[in-house]
Amino acid sequence: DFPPEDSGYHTYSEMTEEVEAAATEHPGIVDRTSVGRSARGRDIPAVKISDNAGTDEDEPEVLFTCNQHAREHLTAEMCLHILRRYTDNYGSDPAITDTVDSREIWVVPMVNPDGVVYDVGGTYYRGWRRNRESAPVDLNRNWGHKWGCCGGSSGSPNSPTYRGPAPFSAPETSAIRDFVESRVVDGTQQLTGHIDFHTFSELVLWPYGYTTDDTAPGMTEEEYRRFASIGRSMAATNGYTPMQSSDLYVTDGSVNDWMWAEHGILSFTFEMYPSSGGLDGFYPPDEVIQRETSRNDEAVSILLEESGR
Ligand code: 0X9
Ligand code: CA
Ligand code: CA
Ligand code: CA
Ligand code: ZN
Repeated sequence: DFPPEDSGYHTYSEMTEEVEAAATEHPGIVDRTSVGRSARGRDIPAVKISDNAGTDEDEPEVLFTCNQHAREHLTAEMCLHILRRYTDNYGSDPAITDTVDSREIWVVPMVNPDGVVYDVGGTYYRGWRRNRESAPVDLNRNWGHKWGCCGGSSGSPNSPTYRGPAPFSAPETSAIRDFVESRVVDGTQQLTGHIDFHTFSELVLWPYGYTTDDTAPGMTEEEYRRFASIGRSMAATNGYTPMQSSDLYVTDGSVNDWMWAEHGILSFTFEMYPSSGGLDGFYPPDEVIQRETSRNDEAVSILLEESGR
């Protein structure tokens, strides 16, 4: 577990409790579900936030995912912050109320629970990134669009960016894939926007990651300009640096490429606080949680707004 001085971070079981508490306290607008199970059999909770949360209504749907990478603990706090913001302020804040009434917001606070539990399971933080299969997989190299194409992942099981033996070989990525596919209703993908939260470097990143070209199959100039424009407007609110993800470095099999290429979902990666650092950059003190999660409030609002266009 987290050391006492970092007890503001949520363990896997505390995250689950918080999700359940939100569902109990806000029964009309919160529906607690699950996307499936991790390699070690842990439930991967998901929450839906909307008016009439128990009913699939005809409203733009948006997905927030956190903690694909185990040691990026600030991201689970980001997803829990989104959950609290759109539930606790419902009915009192008109903008929040309007968003909840006109969207279906899905939140998956811990995509990689096995990795998280392992990372905080010893005397010291382990600096762990991947899942906990016997040959651990970097989940953000395991997605099925252009998997392993371009030198942006490793085929070696001992590499931190091991892509796994096949696309979606990891139970965690295949669970999210199945969830996203389940949102295709009458042939139309209901999800229109997505942010996958990571740490760290304070960046807003858009696809593609597998190529440094702006345009590629599935990405027209106009679509690229929309990504860049929304990415820049979000970055203007949180002070992050906006760029195409491959301008940072090339990755293949990362989540944004698949979400956009296969489902047309406006899918961004946020790299949260701090802006630079070493391994310690993954372990900021819990005192920063409130500041660094609310820092993204306006950006999250922008994505939810854009998801209706
Ligand atoms: O490498 C990753 O998966 C992400 N960075 S992290 O330090 N959190 O591991 C960045 C993914 C964004 N995609 C590209 N940079 N192409
Ligand atoms: Ca502290
Ligand atoms: Ca609704
Ligand atoms: Ca719907
Ligand atoms: Zn990451």
